[in-house]
Amino acid sequence: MSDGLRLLFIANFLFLAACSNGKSSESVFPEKSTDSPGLPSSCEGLRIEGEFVAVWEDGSVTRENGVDREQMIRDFVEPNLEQLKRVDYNYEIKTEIVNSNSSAAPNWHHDDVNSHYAWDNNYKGQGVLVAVIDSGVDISHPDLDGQIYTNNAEIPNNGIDDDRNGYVDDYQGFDFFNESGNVTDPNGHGTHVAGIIAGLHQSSPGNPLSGTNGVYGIAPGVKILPIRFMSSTGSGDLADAIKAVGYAADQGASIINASWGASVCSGTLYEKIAEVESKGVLFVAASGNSSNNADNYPEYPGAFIANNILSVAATSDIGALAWFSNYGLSTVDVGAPGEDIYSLAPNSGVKTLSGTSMATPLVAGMAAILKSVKPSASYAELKDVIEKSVDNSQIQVRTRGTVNVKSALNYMGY
Ligand SMILES: [Ca+2]
Ligand SMILES: [Ca+2]
Repeated sequence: MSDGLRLLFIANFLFLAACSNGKSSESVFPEKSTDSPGLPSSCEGLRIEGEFVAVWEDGSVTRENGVDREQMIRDFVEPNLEQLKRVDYNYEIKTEIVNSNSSAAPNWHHDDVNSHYAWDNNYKGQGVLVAVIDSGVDISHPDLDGQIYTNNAEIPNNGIDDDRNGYVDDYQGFDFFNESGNVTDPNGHGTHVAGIIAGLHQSSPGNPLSGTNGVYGIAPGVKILPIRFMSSTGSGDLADAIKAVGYAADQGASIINASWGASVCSGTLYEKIAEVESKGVLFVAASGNSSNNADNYPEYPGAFIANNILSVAATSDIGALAWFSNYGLSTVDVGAPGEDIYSLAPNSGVKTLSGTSMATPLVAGMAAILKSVKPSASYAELKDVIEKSVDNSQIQVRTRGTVNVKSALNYMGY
């Protein structure tokens, strides 16, 4: 080590030591969330008036009412400084979905990413838990029969937190929007996402189309952990999103699907996602549907730069970037089919939808397939394989490519 480097190293060390000892209201609730490492400098978003998010040292997350930052620091942060980890503004978050014209063939996306290769070899994501943090999931859909994670330590609908994990009746997921064990999906977005990942392949009585017109989940061997935090209109908030990410990791999900976002550059959300990195969680996130270069007009969490985030752009059936999709050579990692995607709808239905919301679960399901063939694979290996095995489609994302299941499996030697 040269003297210059050593000095820098010592200086850094002293700086870090000083920071960790001196917790202040400014460090707990910085004026700009950008004070977290890894966040870009342009961070603005839709704040929810009068609402704040508190992340406590014990890991709990609460929503707090207040007038403004000044008042919150005086009346809330200062008196609770020792117990508080971070305080942030609360923000609105929305699903990443657009209207669809449905001109593509049903299941074109599976031909595009070569899902058939995985299915033919019985690589279906067996034994992998994928959290769908969304608007809920219609877990009674016949094409999701047996596809939903069950918490056997919890007795459903008895009003008691039987396994004492802090969540009452979280038998098959949890609804943070209503604080309930019922994850029903009045919006439909989360059910569509779950179907893209885990929809059963055989035709069922509830699926009016069958055979070649049926819905096929990319990884029908996985279990879905449904976590609701969005309303019937597909909007939720930062506070519940943070809780949902923590819950997913605590329940053992190795992959989180986040088909949502906003121009909310929140240090608290960033830190929660970074925290679940230590639990080995791969966080697959939508890049957004604003037709923007996300490097300049980022939407989060997709545009966060973090080791365990895989940000997904949407492509169309002609192999190009979808007209609505965000892109970006540094903030968006890969492309995946996301236009005219055929999947499940609540009440035994089926539906075609478009969005980076639809591209994201295809990649999450693909990651689950890779995890099932090699359970010891870390999130970093999954991400690396997916990125290095893309088809070069020259789209404006970091890898310049679109995901391919067969190439990824081949890359791993399967
Ligand atoms: Ca419980
Ligand atoms: Ca119970």
